Amino acid sequence: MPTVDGVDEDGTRTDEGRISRVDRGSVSVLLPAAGPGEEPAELTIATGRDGTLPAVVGDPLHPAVGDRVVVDGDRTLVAPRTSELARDGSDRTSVEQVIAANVDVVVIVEHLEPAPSLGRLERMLTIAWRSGAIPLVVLTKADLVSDAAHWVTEAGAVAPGVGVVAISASTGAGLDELEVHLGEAQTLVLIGPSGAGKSTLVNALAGADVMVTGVVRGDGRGMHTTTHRQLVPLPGGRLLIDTPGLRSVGIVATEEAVAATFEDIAALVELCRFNDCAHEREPGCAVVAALDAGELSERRFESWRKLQREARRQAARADHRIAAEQRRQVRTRGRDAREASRIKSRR
Ligand SMILES: Nc1nc2c(ncn2[C@@H]2O[C@H](COP(=O)(O)OP(=O)(O)OP(=O)(O)O)[C@@H](O)[C@H]2O)c(=O)[nH]1
Ligand SMILES: [Mg+2]
Ligand SMILES: [Zn+2]
Repeated sequence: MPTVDGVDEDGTRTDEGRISRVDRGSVSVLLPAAGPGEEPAELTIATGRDGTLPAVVGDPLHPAVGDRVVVDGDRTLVAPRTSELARDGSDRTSVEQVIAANVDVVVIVEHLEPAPSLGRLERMLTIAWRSGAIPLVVLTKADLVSDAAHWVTEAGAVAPGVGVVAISASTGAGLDELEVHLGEAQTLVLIGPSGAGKSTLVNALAGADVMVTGVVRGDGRGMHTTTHRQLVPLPGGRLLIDTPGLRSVGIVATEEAVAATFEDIAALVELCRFNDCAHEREPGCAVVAALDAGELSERRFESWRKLQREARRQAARADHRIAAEQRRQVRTRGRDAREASRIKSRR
């Protein structure tokens, strides 16, 4: 079996790459440059009829941008993921949709003009915390506003423990600070609403026009909105995944991810007198006390409640799917057993 470090057990060389784009029927794989001064190579590999690729371990899976693959002769195997940024599939029956795999930092991009949406930030933070990667908030178009510092504070308050940077791709302001926040991170994904300036930021970081960016039309919508997820190599070896704007963030959440996003409220809950406090009218409720004292905004409280409900609903839905699968297996096993005894009795 090929190993992910690029050498087969029998000593033959295999190539390790990253999936840079997923299309119907095929994926593109970016292979690192063979040596200094050489260009990275890009391969196109066909997926199975069901859109899957075989995995190094376990069942075949639906490849996502950022997946690590081992190209071994005519076989391409997907390596286990270290992180997975996912959102809820658009239709109710579909399972979660993986936006990007194996990322170190989820860059949450939100425009300063028009004014940022704190609620959207909270939703994006929740899917980021759930991914296993570290979130970072980038507020764009700082050149268009005079109150960028105010919004950095506001965003910081809804993103406890998360870095917040205001930038302008037009003037280059904030890009050095962004670099500091990125630290050692090797793979980044940009998420955020359409027109926030994700592709413009990719180009600024790449130092070249690698992505086509939006020309804002009269109706305020971009003409060149990004339509597919794309992994782009940056000078210096980092990899950046650009994504189409999220119209709504159907969250894939766990209660842990919601608690990480609302760390301030989670800390208050610990102080409530009763373990099963509903934070309504119970005596000794620290959450209500913070609301009354104006230390916690009604908006954030409602947002927390809503995301918690969504996370619970989702957990129940997942349980439902597991239960349905178990029932199906029991039925199949019962049928197999009946079939086996019929065969036996016929003998
Ligand atoms: N003034 C100013 N305009 C910016 C900045 N960043 C992006 N823009 C403009 O905002 C518009 C949208 O930028 P894009 O980079 O295409 O936005 P996007 O987030 O990639 O949008 P989607 O691909 O639709 O998700 C373009 O017209 C950019 O020129 C900035 O820092 N300052
Ligand atoms: Mg774009
Ligand atoms: Zn309480």
